[in-house]
Amino acid sequence: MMQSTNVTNQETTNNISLRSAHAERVSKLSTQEPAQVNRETGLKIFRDMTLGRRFEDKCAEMYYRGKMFGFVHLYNGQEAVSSGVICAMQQKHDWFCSTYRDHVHALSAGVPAREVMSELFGKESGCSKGRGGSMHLFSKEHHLLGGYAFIGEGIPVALGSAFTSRYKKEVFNEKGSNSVTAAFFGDGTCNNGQFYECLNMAQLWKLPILFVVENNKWAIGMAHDRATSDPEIWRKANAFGMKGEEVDGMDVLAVRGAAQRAIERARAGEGPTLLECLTYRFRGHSLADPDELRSAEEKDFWASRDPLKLLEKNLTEKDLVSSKELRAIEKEIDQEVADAVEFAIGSADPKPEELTKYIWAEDI
Ligand SMILES: Cc1ncc(C[n+]2csc(CCOP(=O)(O)OP(=O)(O)O)c2C)c(N)n1
Ligand SMILES: [Mg+2]
Repeated sequence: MMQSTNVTNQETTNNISLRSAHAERVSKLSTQEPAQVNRETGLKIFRDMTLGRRFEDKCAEMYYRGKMFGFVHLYNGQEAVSSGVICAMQQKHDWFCSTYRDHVHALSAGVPAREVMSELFGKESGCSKGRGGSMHLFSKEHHLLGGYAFIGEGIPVALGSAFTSRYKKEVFNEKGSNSVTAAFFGDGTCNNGQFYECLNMAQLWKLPILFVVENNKWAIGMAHDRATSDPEIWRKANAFGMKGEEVDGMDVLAVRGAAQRAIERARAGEGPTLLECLTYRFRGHSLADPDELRSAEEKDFWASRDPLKLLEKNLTEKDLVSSKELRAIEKEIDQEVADAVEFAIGSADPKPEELTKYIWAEDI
């Protein structure tokens, strides 16, 4: 018995060295307090993550069939971050800011799949009227402050949004102004100056903002550990006297638990949080990336931690839902995604003579 335990430990150590420090950090995250969810919330989160996964799979299919153009960055594998944070916030009350990997944040924020798909097809019925495409999703109605092609560009926008909430409350005396903003961005982006400038201002002014780092270990082909002085991004909060937390970004309930604590602090006027979610993208950087740099062992390790499977295990073991119910949800979602594609294909292109429409606010 003793011997077999030793063998297992040795195997684990060897596997970890194959997979790098990123995997090792996840294996050491033992003191997290995951969110407790009831059946209704569990189903809501499963539905949200499934929509994210199936929507992106369909995007890949459409892209490779030549129906979608330009750069398309998919989110497969990272769904627990979007659903964990956004489902813990209030739709159309709180605010969200994304990157070029933005489709799933838009869906979690409530932008209809039809509008997101249409935008990817460049159609007038898209959430950015077909003028933005994959990297520039936007929805005033759903408080989505945009996807941004340049890394880090969304962070100061999110900071401005958080400042607005506080200003309305304290200067205009709007008591209900307690909205919180979540800014999502990657590990590579944390080596960019805007990140540090915004952490400083957010903490100085105690702004209601969550800086959500989606640390997927890679910035295109640059491994995180090779690009930054301290790979533990959450610790950088310390330099500003800010609260920082690291969390297993493949476990949606762990992310939700950390997000809830951060949101509560932000609403109570206690300021920002830097939340580092350790995650992994299952596909290449974009659909144009042959994804040849990452090892098969590394990909296999993270595939075995698929966030959807982890959630299913969690919910079924607690007898909150049955696998049969979850399969039925997947079917419904497939229908929703198929409908979104049909809607997008059937929608009109923007008119060439209206190319510059929506540049000025009066057109919106
Ligand atoms: C200001 C700026 N510099 C460089 C780039 C080129 N670029 C595109 S994606 C990327 C990597 C970003 O990696 P990360 O922040 O980890 O996000 P991920 O793609 O992993 O989600 C870079 C450097 C850019 N888009 N914007
Ligand atoms: Mg990255």
